[in-house]
Amino acid sequence: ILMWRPPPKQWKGEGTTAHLYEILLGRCYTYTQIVRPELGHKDCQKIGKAFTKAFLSKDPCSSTEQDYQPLMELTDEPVPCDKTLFWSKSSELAHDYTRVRQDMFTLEDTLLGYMADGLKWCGDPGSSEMNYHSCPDWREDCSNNSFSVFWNTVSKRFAEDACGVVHVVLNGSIRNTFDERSTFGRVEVFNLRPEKVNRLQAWVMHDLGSVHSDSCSSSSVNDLKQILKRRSITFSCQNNYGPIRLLQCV
Ligand code: 2NF
Repeated sequence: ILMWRPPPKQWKGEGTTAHLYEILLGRCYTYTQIVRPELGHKDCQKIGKAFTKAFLSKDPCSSTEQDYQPLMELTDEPVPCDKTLFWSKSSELAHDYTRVRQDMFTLEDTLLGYMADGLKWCGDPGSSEMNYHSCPDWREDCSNNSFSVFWNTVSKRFAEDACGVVHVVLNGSIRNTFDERSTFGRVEVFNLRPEKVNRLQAWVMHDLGSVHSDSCSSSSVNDLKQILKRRSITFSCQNNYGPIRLLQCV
């Protein structure tokens, strides 16, 4: 007998990336075997299963950090002190920079960030399948969706693990150079550990040919400075940091 099932709910966001599981597995093997073989053995089969288990058969609007804990425990990968690079509204430039500076790491240069970057996923409580039709949009449907909660959780750990001088690439060509609602502004800044982070170094980059030249003294960057001051973390800021500026020219 075929049981009638309600159709999967129609959300406002894009559905799960086609072949999500295979992509996650492939990226896990690529990262552990080719990108960073020095990391030692990681069980990609187990990691892939823990990833999908975190959200399958669950309400995609009630995702929690706990859902992702088993996955987090399988993918522990601290970054060396002084080598963490955060970014906000500057994804491409930050990643161009770590491609040149192979000793520095954005979240997407660590295993979990590498596996998940650019993908979309969600499940459905009435089914053990992924929902390939639609997933909750974080602005229009719900903020605690499986996708956003994942990024909040991994971003939080990435910031908690950071030590020494930590860096951030910010976009000086938009009004909210520092955006308090972004992952960097909401999650990462508040999860830096003052007892092991000596300083946050911001690099505020302007688009080539843009007229603005001093965003370090803008009010949004000053907000960031004040938040860090309250958290006893030293802040320094440089406009158009040379080594990144060069990358904007190619
Ligand atoms: O997709 C990623 N690789 C990703 C997503 C979210 C956060 C990476 N992160 C980590 C990185 F490590 C960076 O240090 O956080 C930092 C960047 O996040 P941000 O929010 O500060 O920077 P944006 O340029 O504003 O956003 C990055 C992407 O995430 C989306 C946003 O639309 C953009 O595509 N995003 C931001 N917040 C949410 C949210 N709550 C979100 N998507 C879903 N839910």
